[in-house]
Amino acid sequence: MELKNKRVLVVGLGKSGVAAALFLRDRGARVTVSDARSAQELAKEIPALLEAGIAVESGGHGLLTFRRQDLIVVSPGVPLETAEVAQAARLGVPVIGELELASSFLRGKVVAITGSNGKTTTTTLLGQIFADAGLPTLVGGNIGLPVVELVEREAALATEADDVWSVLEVSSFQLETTAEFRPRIAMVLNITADHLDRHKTFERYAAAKARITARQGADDFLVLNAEDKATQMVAAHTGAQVFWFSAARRIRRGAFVHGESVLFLAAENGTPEPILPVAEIPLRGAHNVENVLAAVCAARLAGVAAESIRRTVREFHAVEHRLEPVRTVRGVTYFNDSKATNVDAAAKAIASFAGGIHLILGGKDKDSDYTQLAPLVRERVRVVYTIGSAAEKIERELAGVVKIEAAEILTKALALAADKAKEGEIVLLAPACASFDQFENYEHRGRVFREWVMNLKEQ
Ligand code: UMA
Repeated sequence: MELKNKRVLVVGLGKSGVAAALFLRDRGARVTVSDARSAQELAKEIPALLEAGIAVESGGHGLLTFRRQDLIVVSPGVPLETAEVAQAARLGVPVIGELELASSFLRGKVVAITGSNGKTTTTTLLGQIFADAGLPTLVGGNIGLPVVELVEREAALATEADDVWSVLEVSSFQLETTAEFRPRIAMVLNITADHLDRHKTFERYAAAKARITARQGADDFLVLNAEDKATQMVAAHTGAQVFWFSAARRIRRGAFVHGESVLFLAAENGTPEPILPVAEIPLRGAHNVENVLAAVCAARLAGVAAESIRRTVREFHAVEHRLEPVRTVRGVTYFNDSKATNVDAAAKAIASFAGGIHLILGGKDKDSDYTQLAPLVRERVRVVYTIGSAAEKIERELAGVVKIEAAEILTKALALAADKAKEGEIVLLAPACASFDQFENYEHRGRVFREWVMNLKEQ
């Protein structure tokens, strides 16, 4: 991608936008950034940008700013329907995201992992498997490190013998703005309702996810969940070699559970190769078996030896904010699953425990259907504590299913739960909602949970 002297507009000044703007500037582009937030709210970001010679538009997007560009790079959080973006696109200005921009500069191989849930765990695990196997590896993307930041690191890490592997977590928002993005290995873990406030329909959301394979060819691999209907459909849209994973049955080729073991089958008529006993997976929950299967499949496709995969999986611990056991106080164990930002993720968290759950639900609604939680909640949850702007909707949709306490804020929910929970029971933050109504992001919400629990007195 030639950027020298090109007029490029970056929309949104979060992590992704700031990194993209500086990256573009370093490559000789004439960069402007535009953000809906006021100059005051952007006081932390603006000085470094101005110093780098980047023009800043704050407090809203100007139509003219968008029109006179050669390229627009939108942040994942900026909908493509935003009037100024949509109009510039209509006038023929190319609109891409930071993933598309950065990946065109990556020279090594890319594994891209998407899915409604399990992305971060699978990305982290696969990155660790590669690194432990001695492959030069970088991890980034939606997980929190913009992909442009990997470009320079890649140059530093590359050796003559080995390509660098970039293991990228990619979201539907990032995939929506790709054009040529072509991962060597693409993975779709599952597709369940999420972000419907943004994508409007499930079909459009699934279509954004399917873009992960749009440019793949016969030398590439696509790894799909054989037990997930919407994910299966992605196979119809690929030019890549499809591999599957399943926790329920033997599949044509890929990774699966048979009896007590995880096996990998490289070819349809081949002999399955044992990777590790299921009992050695240290992560809680059936969904984590699927995450491990997905990582096993990709790692074998990348040539990592079974024994090496087994060693890494055995030692792997829960990623922060993903069903993370925080502490046991007075016989009650506190689990932080702040990353359970949609209904399906919350259901998976609840399903990971047999019962006695005190569940904290709520935050910013994403047009979700909480009635889907009813059967599991009825069976396993003792009390639901609601927080955030989605509270009323959740109370309405779960009325009569379970005892509900309106707590409004997280710390109050924790205090109520700590008071009610008996020895052997569990307090679980799996909110099924985004965090942006009361917190900066889900990490912030998880940290507030953890700090409160760490300060809880033993007596
Ligand atoms: N903004 C505008 N105009 C708009 C909308 C937003 O100017 O119309 C501005 C906001 O004022 C703000 C900036 O855009 O200043 C925020 O941009 P952003 O929401 O894209 O946030 P970033 O900090 O750049 O983080 C993004 C991803 N955020 C989202 O997808 C919402 C991060 O994923 C990602 O880690 C980061 O890039 C680096 O790649 C987070 C996320 O919530 C974890 N992802 C969703 C998820 O996992 O469910 C998809």
